[in-house]
Amino acid sequence: MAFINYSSREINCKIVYYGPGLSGKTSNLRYIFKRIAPESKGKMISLATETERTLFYEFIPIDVGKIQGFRTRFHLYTVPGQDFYDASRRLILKGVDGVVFVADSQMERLDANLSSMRNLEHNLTQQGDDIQNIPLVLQYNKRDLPNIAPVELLQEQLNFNNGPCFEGVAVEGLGVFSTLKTISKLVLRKVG
Ligand SMILES: Nc1nc2c(ncn2[C@@H]2O[C@H](COP(=O)(O)OP(=O)(O)O)[C@@H](O)[C@H]2O)c(=O)[nH]1
Ligand SMILES: [Mg+2]
Repeated sequence: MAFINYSSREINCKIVYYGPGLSGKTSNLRYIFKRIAPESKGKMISLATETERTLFYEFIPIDVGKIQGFRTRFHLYTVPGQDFYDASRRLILKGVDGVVFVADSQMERLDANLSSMRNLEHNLTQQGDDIQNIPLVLQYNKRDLPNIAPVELLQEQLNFNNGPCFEGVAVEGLGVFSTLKTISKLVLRKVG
């Protein structure tokens, strides 16, 4: 749950970008980082493995100003998508306030999306959270590519809660801020 510090009057919220490998999680964060005013953001941190092709996670803190007198920050994280890194994903999910699930719209990634969504559900359950209750926004990314599944199919497979969803082309910034704004609102609604 969000970390609220009453003595320093700060609220810290953790938002995790989840999804299969190469779905566009890092692209979302890069775009956000590029577009946010320097005074509102901290450093973008990337923690790489020794092979350095695979990132454990990326992280950006964003200062969203004062909300009811509390300085409020969002901490955005990505997870590594490959099966192999489940321990890292579990670590990153600890204390999560909201999840953005970035799905890859390409037909050949339908299974990968589904298994990543199941993995998310499983890992949330393991830590005592519930995917039905946690703020969750879906982003159907890579809508610019030719071999993509219709949104209705993605909805049917992934959006079992009928939550908010957006189409995205993360490399061009399409859908990136609508996704972020929506998850932020959902998270703050829970906090306040
Ligand atoms: N065509 C297209 N490529 C994308 C899009 N989003 C990400 N990519 C590309 O997909 C690859 C993986 O993206 P990345 O953000 O690193 O995925 P991650 O593994 O989820 O962090 C990169 O080559 C990106 O440039 C998109 O919307 N359209
Ligand atoms: Mg990445």
